[in-house]
Amino acid sequence: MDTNSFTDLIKQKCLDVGFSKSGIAPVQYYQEDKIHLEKWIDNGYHASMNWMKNNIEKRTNISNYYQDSKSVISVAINYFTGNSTEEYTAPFISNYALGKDYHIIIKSKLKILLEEIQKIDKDIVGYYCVDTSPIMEKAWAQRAGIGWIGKHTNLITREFGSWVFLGELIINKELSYDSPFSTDLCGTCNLCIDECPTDAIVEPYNLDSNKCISYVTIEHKGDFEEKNMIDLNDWIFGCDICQEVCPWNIKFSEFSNEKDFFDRYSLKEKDYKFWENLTEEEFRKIFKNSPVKRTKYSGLKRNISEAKHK
Ligand code: B12
Ligand code: SF4
Ligand code: SF4
Repeated sequence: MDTNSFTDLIKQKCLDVGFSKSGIAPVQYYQEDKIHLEKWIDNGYHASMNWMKNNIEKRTNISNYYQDSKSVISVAINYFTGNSTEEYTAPFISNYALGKDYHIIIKSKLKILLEEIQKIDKDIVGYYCVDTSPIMEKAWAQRAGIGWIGKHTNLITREFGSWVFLGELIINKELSYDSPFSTDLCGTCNLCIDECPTDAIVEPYNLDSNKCISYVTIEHKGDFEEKNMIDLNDWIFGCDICQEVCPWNIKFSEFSNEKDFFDRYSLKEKDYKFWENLTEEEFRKIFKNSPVKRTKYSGLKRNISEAKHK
């Protein structure tokens, strides 16, 4: 099969397994990734996420992660299930964490995709990545033509706004490549920066995790220290404000086709009383296979007691 036909077939398979969009970029070294990441870390914007600085050489050069890599098949999947702050009362859980863990969903789709590709060319070796692999997923999605990185630092698509998770299949074969998404469609808008309640977007395209509610409620481990004492604005896990105010989301978001992303336990409807009384057993049941497991019971309880808007 020629390269163009093979590439078309891969893209069709991406849709068949349930991804909303895909694009393909050639493996190359991009110096700007390293410059941006090192600057971000030098500024301390990674907060306590030391895993972000432990493997900079891999994270900023995909060939150091997978030596024989030739192509990055970048995929996006729409996970929008409704805005939290508009439709419900506090406290809030991010839209991304209401259903089944996206790592599980995307990995299983990428596994099927790789198997399908290997049926056509058995010599293909592929690595699939979702979130935890040391690669800069937003930059690769932009290079694969999926969308642009907005001022809030999330990747935005024309079709679904920024409510997309990203994933990649990195393979050892050259394909036909998409053009990078080179237009920045944020224009003069600054809404995400203006509306972020903790001023975490310190300049366009640059986020200080120390100030970000998402970081503090998900990634910070242990009790809050003085420096973590930001107003959580009623968020008990994650934060969606910079995305909810974005005109691209207001205009283009549509409900996900993936039923597993939806709110299985009507979590959006629960009030503070429910969360304050949550037992460890209930936590284990409700958040089995959920991203919320990451905070553990103690972390969620900590967030609940800190979240009430002061
Ligand atoms: C660390 C991390 C976080 C950290 C830091 C976020 C950040 N902005 O870096 C915290 C815990 C705060 C976080 C929060 C969230 N995250 Co997160 N996170 C990651 C992770 C693991 C790495 C991101 C990274 O490399 N950051 C370091 C910075 C330097 O890299 P970067 O932002 O990609 O930088 C590029 C550009 O922004 C640009 N750039 C950087 N600095 C500058 C400066 C200037 C001046 C310019 C012009 C450009 C520029 O250059 C870089 C590329 O060359 C990725 C998964 C992955 N492996 O990529 C998920 C990921 C980014 N997270 C994701 C999600 C869903 C979220 C949340 C929305 C969850 C939530 N609702 O609570 C929030 C969003 C908060 C926000 N406004 O960004 C998704 C985003 C999907 C999308 N559409 O973009 C990802 C891709 C996971 C996935 N597989 O889907 N996250
Ligand atoms: S996720 Fe929330 S706290 Fe973090 S930058 Fe966006 S609006 Fe600000
Ligand atoms: S709110 Fe405005 S500036 Fe922020 S990402 Fe969306 S379009 Fe860009």
